[in-house]
Amino acid sequence: MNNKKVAGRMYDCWLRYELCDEKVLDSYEDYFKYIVVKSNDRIISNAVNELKKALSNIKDVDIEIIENIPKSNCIFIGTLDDFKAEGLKVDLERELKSEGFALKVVKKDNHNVLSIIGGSEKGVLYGVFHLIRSIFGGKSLKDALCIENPQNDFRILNHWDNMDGSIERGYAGKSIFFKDNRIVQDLSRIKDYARLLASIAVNGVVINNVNVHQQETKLITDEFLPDVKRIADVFRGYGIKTYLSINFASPVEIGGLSTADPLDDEVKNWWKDVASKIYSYIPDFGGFLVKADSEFRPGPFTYGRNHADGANMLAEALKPYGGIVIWRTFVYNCMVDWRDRSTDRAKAAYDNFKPLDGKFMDNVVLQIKNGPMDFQIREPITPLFGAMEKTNVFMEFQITQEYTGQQKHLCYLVPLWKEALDFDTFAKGEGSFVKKVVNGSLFGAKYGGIVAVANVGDSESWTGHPLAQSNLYGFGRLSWNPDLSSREIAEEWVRLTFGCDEDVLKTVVPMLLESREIYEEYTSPLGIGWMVNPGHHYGPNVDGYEYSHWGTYHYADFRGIGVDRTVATGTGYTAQYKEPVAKMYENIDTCPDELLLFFHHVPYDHKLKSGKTVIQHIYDTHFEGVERVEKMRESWMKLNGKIDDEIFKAVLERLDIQVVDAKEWRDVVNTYFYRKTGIKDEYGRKIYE
Ligand code: GCV
Repeated sequence: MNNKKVAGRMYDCWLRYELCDEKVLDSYEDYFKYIVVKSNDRIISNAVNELKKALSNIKDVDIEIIENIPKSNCIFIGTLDDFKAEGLKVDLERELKSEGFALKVVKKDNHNVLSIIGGSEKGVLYGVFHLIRSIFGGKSLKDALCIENPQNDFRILNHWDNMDGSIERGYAGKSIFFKDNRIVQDLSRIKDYARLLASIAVNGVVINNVNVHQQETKLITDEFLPDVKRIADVFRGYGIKTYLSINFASPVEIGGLSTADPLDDEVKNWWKDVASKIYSYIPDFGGFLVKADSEFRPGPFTYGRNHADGANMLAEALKPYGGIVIWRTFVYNCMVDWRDRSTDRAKAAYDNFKPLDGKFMDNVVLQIKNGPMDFQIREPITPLFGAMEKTNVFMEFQITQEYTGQQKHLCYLVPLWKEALDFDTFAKGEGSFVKKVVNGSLFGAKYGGIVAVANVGDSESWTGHPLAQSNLYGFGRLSWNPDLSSREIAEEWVRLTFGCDEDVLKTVVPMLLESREIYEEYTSPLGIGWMVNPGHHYGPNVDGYEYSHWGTYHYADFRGIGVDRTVATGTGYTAQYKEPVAKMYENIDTCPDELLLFFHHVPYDHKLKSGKTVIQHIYDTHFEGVERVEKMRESWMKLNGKIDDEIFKAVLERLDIQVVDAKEWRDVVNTYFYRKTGIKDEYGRKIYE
């Protein structure tokens, strides 16, 4: 199905444009005759077309696009400058950021002008999508009126797509960008993707995998830049900048140089030439994303240089054009001897990057994964967020469900992301939330933002599991405004995707909201993580990573389980947090239950704050997790006939898999711990001998 446009509801996602509540029209209808637009800017034209497309789905609405304000009510679409040029008055200069927008009703003569005013063309685009979201999500005009600015300037998606069309950790088909080692010819699907992303205000896309292999290394050459440019041209029309992941060893691999040493003049000049070439094709190119010295990828360590040397060399090349270097902090020793108890992978990012704080150029941003390990269903927030006071940082989330059910299991990730963003680092006293670190406000950083690894492919629903669309939607909405609640986002998404049927809302929203907790219950307990099959990361395997070189252990024996990361007796990781957080994790009595095994090694009869022993908690959550999946399936069955059949079936198919696989997880994990401990389940439920 690669790159073919597929009609249908799954494909349309939340842009179905089916009116969910007729009554809501009463407050808007007066304006649905004319759209006034002065500008012929491409982004604004795309916005206007989108609004026209949406409104044309409403019965009896026939809207005309005109250039001048008529003698009747109308919709006006434009930037603040366009607006003022019409002699319309509104006091927004100080309130509106460049990508922000206002939706206001303004008087002109005796008429009302419903005005979408953007701080820039992108702001206009986001304002139009806000109006569409309001109309089709069942909000009255009064409730839709607003002034909004993004809380994060950068809202970027990373794609782990390879040029052969495969996607690393992709669970929704093949790449929409690449096929057979080339960039796809037909860009219509990419255009629809751009529309989806613009509707949730995503403003950057990295099109290729951070693991840059031989073919992708050439994306920065004349061979492929004309094609990258074609993609960038499409995205630009929707306010999205294009970025590329680069191979740090490119000067050697494709440049004919004998070194990629970042302090070597020839290397520096080579990258400067590359930058100049890229910008000659793509004048608004976003910049480079770099995975260096991580999981066998090349980097500055080879030359005895550090990450600041590497990042700054690239930053210097991009600086004249306004590009940025996004340098990942996912750097750790992946060749650990499991016998060695002194190395703690969780400490690696902080140990590598904290000493470099203040040494990066101002167009370098460090991209930090939310947890110190790797996108587990439960991890603490990485302490690095509280530590980089003089460096730009982005948050990196993972939408693609590598460790969270691989888009076979339902796992709405917004609650997990919110926990991360709402975490208090105490870096500048109470209230030093991660969301303030990543938007740049806490430490006064130049750039801030939220990035996520996308979950899309060429499957008809884009995301494989149709309900996983909520995660893509949620990422966009949350990175625009981290103060939205998980419920608000879920409700919005359900209304736009399925309509306003109360039964659907009352079924799907709770399913989404409890899905993360349920997945956690039947997989790995109390923050320990990693009990999966190595390599592909699906299915239970308690010792799967126990004797590996990846630094991912639980240390379960017949007496107890967990990693002692305390300063007193363990790896000392807790010291990377600021007080009082460090003390909270260090002390077993104040460490939250859900992270107990991440920070402490405890006997199986250790009593949790819940009053249960660790072993009983493991049994209970694994039984309960499966029961809750079965209940989710039952709830879904009640929607038969109430939602689009194709979606109903596609979800049901996956819920069936989830029921079977959750049982496997339950039985393997429970049996493992029963055999290790010999301790029986208090309730005598079936555990295999
Ligand atoms: C793109 C994990 C994943 C890898 C991924 C890596 C990363 O290790 O399993 O597939 O590589 O994270 O984030 O770089």
